[in-house]
Amino acid sequence: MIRDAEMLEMLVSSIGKFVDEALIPREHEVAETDAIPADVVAQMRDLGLFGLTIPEDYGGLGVTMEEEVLITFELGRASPAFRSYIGTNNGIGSIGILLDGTEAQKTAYLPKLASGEFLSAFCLTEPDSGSDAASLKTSAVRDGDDYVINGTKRYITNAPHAGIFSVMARTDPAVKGGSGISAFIVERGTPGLTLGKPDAKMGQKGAHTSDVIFDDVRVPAANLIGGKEGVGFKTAMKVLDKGRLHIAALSVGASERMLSDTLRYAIERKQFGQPIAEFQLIQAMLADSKAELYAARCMVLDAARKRDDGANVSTEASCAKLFATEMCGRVADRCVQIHGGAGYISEYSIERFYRDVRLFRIYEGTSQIQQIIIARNMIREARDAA
Ligand code: COS
Repeated sequence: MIRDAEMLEMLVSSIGKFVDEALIPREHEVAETDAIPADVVAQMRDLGLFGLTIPEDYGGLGVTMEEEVLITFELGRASPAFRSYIGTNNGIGSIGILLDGTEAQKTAYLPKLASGEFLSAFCLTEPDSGSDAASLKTSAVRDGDDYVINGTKRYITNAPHAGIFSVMARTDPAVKGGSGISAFIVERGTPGLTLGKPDAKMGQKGAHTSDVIFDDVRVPAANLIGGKEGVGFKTAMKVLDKGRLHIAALSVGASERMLSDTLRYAIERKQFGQPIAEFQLIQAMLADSKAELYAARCMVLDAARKRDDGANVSTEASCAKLFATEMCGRVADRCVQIHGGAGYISEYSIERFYRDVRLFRIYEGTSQIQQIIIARNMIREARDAA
């Protein structure tokens, strides 16, 4: 749903300009220094990028899902590390509070996330629970007006920068599955909360993940998201439905970038006396990439519109994430191939993108988890209809 086409056009084009003029020229520096420069963070704040999806009542821009994916197509054209820095405040770090939080929780935290005063992080994954998220072991035990949290969360995006953590923990040890899990907001600086050292990753330099360790961390009961025990896993799943659509849109943006850089290269690069773009084997790779990219873009927009209409888009979000991230991987691979030896050299952005986009097929649910969700939903719907 697009609320005001003219306003959106202005927003998308100003973000597109920011991507071209402020982000893409700084990519190499981000990769070298493994940090987003402070002046870029300040510009992101000024543009309102930390609060894109947070409703206007809480200080954000309140974009719809369709608007969000159109903006993400633009942001995706720059190194994924930039998007990652604002990604948790607009997505997995805030959406649980927005969807299921109490009014007091929304008022206390969303305006600070929208302004970029601090970042947020989503703590689901653990050393022994990745794809099998419902088996998580981190515990939260009620003690008077508090809960006491113990456990370790792993690969937590933006943990080193986060002011608050949305933490999924088991409040009912007798229940092994999702219904024993609750969600909490934990503030940085709470005694007993420490971070592991930043993970050394394959790519996405400038985006940071680490362990988050809870050692008798005492959290007020008022920080139980929604004030209700046992629904934290469902909150996490709803957060991921939206997050997966966002990652699909990001994959479209990154693919657009890789393909346009590669097309330019293929037109300029000459072999056998002519631009390599004239060779049909190169053209096949360009054309397949273009067609798949167009398909992914259409899927993402369709799923986003359905979500704006109030539909349950669990299946569509997983279809979009599965297809768009796998497409992005194929496009990255073909683009390296078209670059030939240059594609393996870090001077060209494709070498970095090839490593950066590999994560898209893994985080917020692997491709295999998306397949399982899609098939399970199909089977459930068929049984319900019978
Ligand atoms: N929206 C709302 N509720 C949902 C839901 C969704 N999208 N998906 C599942 N639920 C509910 C189910 O309805 C079920 O509720 P009931 O107990 O009332 O029936 C409950 O949650 C448990 O669901 P399910 O039985 O499907 O749980 P499973 O343990 O089988 O796990 C998968 C489901 C595999 C889909 C889940 O663990 C998952 O998404 N894993 C990947 C985790 C992931 O993406 N990690 C990335 C790290 S975060 S960046």
